[in-house]
Amino acid sequence: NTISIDRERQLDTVKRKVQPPPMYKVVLNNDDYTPMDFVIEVIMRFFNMDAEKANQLMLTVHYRGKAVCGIFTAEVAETKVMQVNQYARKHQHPLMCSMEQA
Ligand code: TYC
Repeated sequence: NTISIDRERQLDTVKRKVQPPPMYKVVLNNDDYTPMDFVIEVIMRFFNMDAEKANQLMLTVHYRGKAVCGIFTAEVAETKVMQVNQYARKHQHPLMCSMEQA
């Protein structure tokens, strides 16, 4: 309600600033076995990229070892990592997704 929102605003004013939440990079790691087409599909499915962006990112991982797929709050980053790793395991690929503080 309005009173509790006003109270929150008073507390924020006393603290002088509202801290932004910590952000996390969600990273895809290269491996020797996961098919390129599967990685592209994963990037499109979980990071909402079109085929061209997904292909570029997959190649960056392939040639450089890893790449950042996106930067998210902790809860969103954890969910992405879990969803990608579960999906890869379900399809019996060793693809690894992980997170790092941004
Ligand atoms: N290196 C894999 C291959 O040659 C392709 C690959 C790309 C695997 C990106 C994982 O995150 C990855 N089939």
